[in-house]
Amino acid sequence: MTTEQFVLELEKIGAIKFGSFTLKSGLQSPFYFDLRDMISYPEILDGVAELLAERIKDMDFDVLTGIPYTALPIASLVSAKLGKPLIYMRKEEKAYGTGNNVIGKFKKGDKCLVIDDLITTGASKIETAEGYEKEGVVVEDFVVVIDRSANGTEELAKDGYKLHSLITLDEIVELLSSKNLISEEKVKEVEDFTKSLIKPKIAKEKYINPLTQKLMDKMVEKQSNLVLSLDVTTQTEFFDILDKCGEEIVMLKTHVDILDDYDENFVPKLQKYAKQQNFLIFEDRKFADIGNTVRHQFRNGVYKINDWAEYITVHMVAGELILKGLFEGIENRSAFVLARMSSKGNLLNETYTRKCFEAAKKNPQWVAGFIGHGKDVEDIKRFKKKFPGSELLMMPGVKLERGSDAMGQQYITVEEAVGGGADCIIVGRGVIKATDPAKEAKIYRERAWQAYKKRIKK
Ligand code: 5BU
Repeated sequence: MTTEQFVLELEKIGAIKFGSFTLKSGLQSPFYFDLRDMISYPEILDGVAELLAERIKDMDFDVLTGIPYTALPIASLVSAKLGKPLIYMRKEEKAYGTGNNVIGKFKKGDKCLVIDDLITTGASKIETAEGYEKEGVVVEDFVVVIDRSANGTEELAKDGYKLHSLITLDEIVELLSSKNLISEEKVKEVEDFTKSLIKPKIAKEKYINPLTQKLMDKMVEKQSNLVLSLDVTTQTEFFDILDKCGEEIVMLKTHVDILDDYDENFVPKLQKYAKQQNFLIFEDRKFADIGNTVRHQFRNGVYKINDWAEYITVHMVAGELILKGLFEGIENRSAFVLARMSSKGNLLNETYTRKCFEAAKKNPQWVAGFIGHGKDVEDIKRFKKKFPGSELLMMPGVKLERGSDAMGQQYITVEEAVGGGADCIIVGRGVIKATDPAKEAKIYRERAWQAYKKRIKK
């Protein structure tokens, strides 16, 4: 089967349609491609597999994959034709950090060629590549049956991937028009539509959140990127440890609601320490409800967190308007959005993380940074590369040695965290449970600051 014959077959079985279609994004498109039903036509499926095999046979790869569902049966045929092993990624992605997302045999460092049916913007391809990279599989090339994108090649190239396609939208339009299968007006409509999809390039965000700046300034002033998580349950213990460690830290993280003896003296005393020892205050409240509720949780109630914590943590699970609920009408308060968590089996997956970035991009005035974690330096680097602006990466789950606790917390080392991209490390038990918290805080501070200086020098 030639590419031309293949396209004509697709048109015959209704996999290529011209008309007016509403896309997932709400846009009206003058054409629609849907290759899912190709599996009901074995000759067509075999034909396209043959064309793809021919196209990729001289490329350099160890394994190949198809993105489920549509491209997986195609890829398995190609795999058989070329004698190259197949792997695939579960569609229902396992939660971050749990592993075993790839089915099939592969070695770390194997190069995987990724087959897909279509490319529209390239976003999901990049997500797929990142999924594989997290499992130690290297992705460099994508081969799609139809390139229907306006600038997919450029989009993938930005992240270092190469796009190959069997056939492009333009070629399909040209072929069908030469066979009088579509009208001249339609051809024009398609052209106009694809042109309208190319977004003007926006200059890189210059905006820097004032509280991002404030924290960065404080880090430099204090020569520390250590955030102490003072997770104790009595005020005596709290201020006792603070006496010993306050000078070492850039910021203090509280869970005010775990204090058994919280009273009206707590906040004024904390503020006095913050002033004397020159640190910022961050309440790790992890707001997650609807806008109206979090507004009250932040501003009212016993703790009146807004009165004393400049930084708070926020989950994006309820949607980005939570930020409006929290911060609208008040100044000098900002969130660290939980883009990834350190706990084993947590449910924040890549898509969720990306949504957190999108929310932050839209609300830069309210987001100072992200809370995140990673399994190693490379993983953290990949994660941080996607930050939309100049947000800081705050990282809990850090100790001097790797490890875990009995309730799901996972620790990487100070050097891994900071080397990968953490701007601040958040340390709780590593310091507060040490026999000598003062000495331990010094060690964490020195190691984290060394690693930070080393990273930014590069
Ligand atoms: P640890 O004692 O160093 O394990 O304490 C870590 C702190 O950071 C603790 O207060 C957690 O509530 C907090 N934390 C975390 O460990 N992991 C996360 O993903 C987030 C917060 Br978000």
